[in-house]
Amino acid sequence: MLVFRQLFDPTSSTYTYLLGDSASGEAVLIDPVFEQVRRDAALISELGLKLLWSLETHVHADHVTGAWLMKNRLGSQIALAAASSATGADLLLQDGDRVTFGKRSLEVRATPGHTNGCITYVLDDESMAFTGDCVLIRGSGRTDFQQGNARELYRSVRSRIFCLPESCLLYPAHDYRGLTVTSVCEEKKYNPRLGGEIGEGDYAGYMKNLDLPHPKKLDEAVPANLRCGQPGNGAAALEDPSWAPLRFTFSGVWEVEPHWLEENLSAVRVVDVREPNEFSGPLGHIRGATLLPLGELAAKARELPKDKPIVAVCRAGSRSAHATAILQKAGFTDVANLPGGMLRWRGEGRSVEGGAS
Ligand SMILES: N[C@@H](CCC(=O)N[C@@H](CS)C(=O)NCC(=O)O)C(=O)O
Ligand SMILES: [Fe+2]
Repeated sequence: MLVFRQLFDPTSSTYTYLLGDSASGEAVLIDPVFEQVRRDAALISELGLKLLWSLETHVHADHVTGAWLMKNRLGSQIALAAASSATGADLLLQDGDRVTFGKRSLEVRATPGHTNGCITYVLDDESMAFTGDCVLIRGSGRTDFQQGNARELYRSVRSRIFCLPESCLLYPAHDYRGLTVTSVCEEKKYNPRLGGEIGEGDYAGYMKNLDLPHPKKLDEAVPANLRCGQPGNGAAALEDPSWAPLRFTFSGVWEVEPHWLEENLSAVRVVDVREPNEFSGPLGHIRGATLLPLGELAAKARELPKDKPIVAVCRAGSRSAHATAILQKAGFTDVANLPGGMLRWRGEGRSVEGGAS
């Protein structure tokens, strides 16, 4: 079975696509965004996948790729078009190449025009294609920088994308209105720049007069993406908290393992966000824990000293996950949740104060 996820970066309106083969667990990630690598790595781990490749559709002008950071964290390799002139890739792709993950694969089609190194990835059964900034939903990538060429883009679309099966779903690298997917059939009929009877000259005329402001991040993004997202001049690479071996979840919460907490109780402040009757009830509580019920946390958070990192605890780990968000909002940076809460803590036979034996 194919695992497929469409992920969104709201800052740059970029889509990142995760494709996996469930039998082997092998996966690829198309167009990761630097600032979202933590999130995407969490999803890959929670789905039990092994990331083989970060694949770029092109050298982006509006955001920095997460390819290098993913490689750094997960050991995945990086591939993009040879024509991109980028350095730091593990594989430079040519038209007709295939990228394999488990029993599935993506075919590489050169679709230049937005940039000269733009490629479209077509899934083995031609049910989906990832068009980057070549075809957008009822639009197209701009052609006014990075060796852009409107006539070339038109020919790419007509000869390499619109010839796919009508039902083939097209997934772009961006959408600025929140639209998520289109199809060959729809775009052939309704794309106002590229569809119907529109000719190459018509398209070139349209694009010449588009008059878009340059992407805000252009000057930072292009040089960084020509290095596959490796930070330049010793810039920090998205530092993780170092006070404990924390895990970040796809739901956006930092978690600390119960065994670490038990061994490091004196280094942190445990904040138990259950109700008083639960705190003194049969599950007991962790030694030294501060009782601060979730309903009072927002109002009383500032009374908590900031001298130690905080681990939030509740019965099963859900109220305390919310508590970490409340604490972060109140200005606490070193905060983590205890997953599974007191139920798991007791289930693992860890020591408590009070409670039934
Ligand atoms: N306002 C955006 C600009 C986005 C932009 O120019 N996007 C490029 C893709 S890299 C594009 O081709 N846009 C086509 C369009 O907006 O019609 C930013 O600052 O990042
Ligand atoms: Fe682009």
